[in-house]
Amino acid sequence: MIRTVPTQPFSDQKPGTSGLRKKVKVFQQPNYAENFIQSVFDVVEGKEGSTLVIGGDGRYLNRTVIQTAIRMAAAAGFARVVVGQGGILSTPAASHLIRRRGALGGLVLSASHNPGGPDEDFGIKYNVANGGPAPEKVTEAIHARTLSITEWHAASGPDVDLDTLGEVTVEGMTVEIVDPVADYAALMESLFDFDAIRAAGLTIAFDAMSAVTGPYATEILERRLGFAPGTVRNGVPLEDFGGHHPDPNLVHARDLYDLMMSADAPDFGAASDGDGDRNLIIGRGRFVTPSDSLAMLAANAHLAPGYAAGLNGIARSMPTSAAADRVAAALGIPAFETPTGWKFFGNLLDAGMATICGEESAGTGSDHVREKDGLWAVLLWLNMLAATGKSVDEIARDHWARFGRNYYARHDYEGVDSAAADALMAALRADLPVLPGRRYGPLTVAAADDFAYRDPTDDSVSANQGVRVLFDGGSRVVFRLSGTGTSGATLRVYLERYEPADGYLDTDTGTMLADIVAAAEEIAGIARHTGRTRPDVVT
Ligand code: VG1
Ligand code: CO
Repeated sequence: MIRTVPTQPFSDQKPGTSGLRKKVKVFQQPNYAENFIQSVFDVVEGKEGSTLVIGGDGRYLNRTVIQTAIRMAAAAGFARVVVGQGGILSTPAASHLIRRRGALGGLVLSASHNPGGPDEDFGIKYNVANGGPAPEKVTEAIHARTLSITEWHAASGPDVDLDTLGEVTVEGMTVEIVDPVADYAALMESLFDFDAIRAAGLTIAFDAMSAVTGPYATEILERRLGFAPGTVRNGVPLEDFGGHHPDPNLVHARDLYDLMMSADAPDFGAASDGDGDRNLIIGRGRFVTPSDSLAMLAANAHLAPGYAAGLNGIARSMPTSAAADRVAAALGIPAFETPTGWKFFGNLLDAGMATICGEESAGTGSDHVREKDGLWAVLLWLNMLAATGKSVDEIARDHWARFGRNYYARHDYEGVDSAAADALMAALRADLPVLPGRRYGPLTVAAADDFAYRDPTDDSVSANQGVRVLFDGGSRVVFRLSGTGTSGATLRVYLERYEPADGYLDTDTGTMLADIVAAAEEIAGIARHTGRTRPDVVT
């Protein structure tokens, strides 16, 4: 039986950088998740006879919302839903499954790097048929629908057993519970030289941060590649990620960092985030910034079988350092600069214009799926180490010696009063016309703007994507507000300084960026607007 339940709109269901993210308590309000899911189904065309993929990162509320989504999909007319066993699907695995099954789309239940548990965060994201996050025109239509919704529909009946592989039927719709790892692991094996990685005799540590990559990493790294048992740390997904932020950066993956800087360090260390789409790369004694990792992966990708034919182009989000652009120039291929968020890469990947994409927030990926992919980056690094016989440190030094180095850091000011953050950005935007030519210590502003992107495949324009202040000589500071937080505002300040190949290539990042940090404060008045004199997180 299909139930129709009257409801009223919620005013706060606008998807952000990556789906709708709210506190669990917000999602637990009656009708809240149902309204959003119904709005997705109301907007998406072609449901009759189609397949929908459903899975999440295993955080608190995951199973509850999956049961809701299954019942509502049955009422919406889908012929089949494919659900990861236990409700688990990493974001890249969900993307692959959508593509492999020719699904109409998928619901990815995750708040990614945000913490989980009854008092923390949950999220719902809709991905389209190419496997990627819904583009802005779709998320805008979904948001519009959430403001006018009057009812939702769902099959009634008992919960589906999410833990038993196989098929059951709900109101005529087939529910297929699948192994969440198998297809994804096979895809990885098709892209990388597993024999060479096995033969290289490397030692590695992988921190799954008690999040979704645990089962994937255990299967791929320990079972298929034969790394020692225990290589995967924190490998069991927990509903609250053990109380930690599953954010693979130098603050939240501190244990891994300390290990990699110690005398006991293995050759290679890596971590992933809540939903498995981010990666942190640390060699023995050498942290690689995500922006550098993108550039180094792009420069060496041809060493892996899946990329032996070369790359069509490289795309990066605007705040990501320009290191990848230099690789693109050397390879004679185009470089693209998009707004923050993976949804902007989808069209470039679909059009075959870009092969590798990346963001400074520890996301890298390629045209093998339409999401960023944490384990993919780990495996490409391992393939590079195996093929070259070099260490991470050697690869990094060789890279800088050839291309120069983009020193880089991101300063996050979290939980800032929203009005204060908005005022800071408004003042910055108002100052844009007068900034060029101004001097801040040794730096002179060459140009300043509010980044706008025109998608070359469909000419759609996304404006107001962050304030850029470019200095003479290739240094830069970028200011933008986060679109993934769930309380107050987070100000992100991205700092970059280019040092040419004959310059200081192995100096302390903080020292190299000090002038730009001082200029950023002077330009934006961070302390004056927010009362903060130092960032909460430096990555
Ligand atoms: C952040 C990152 C962005 C990333 C997004 C989703 O967004 O900056 O690069 O795509 O998170 O990543 P924001 O708006 O907070 O800066 V994930 O791994 O949380 O899905
Ligand atoms: Co993520």
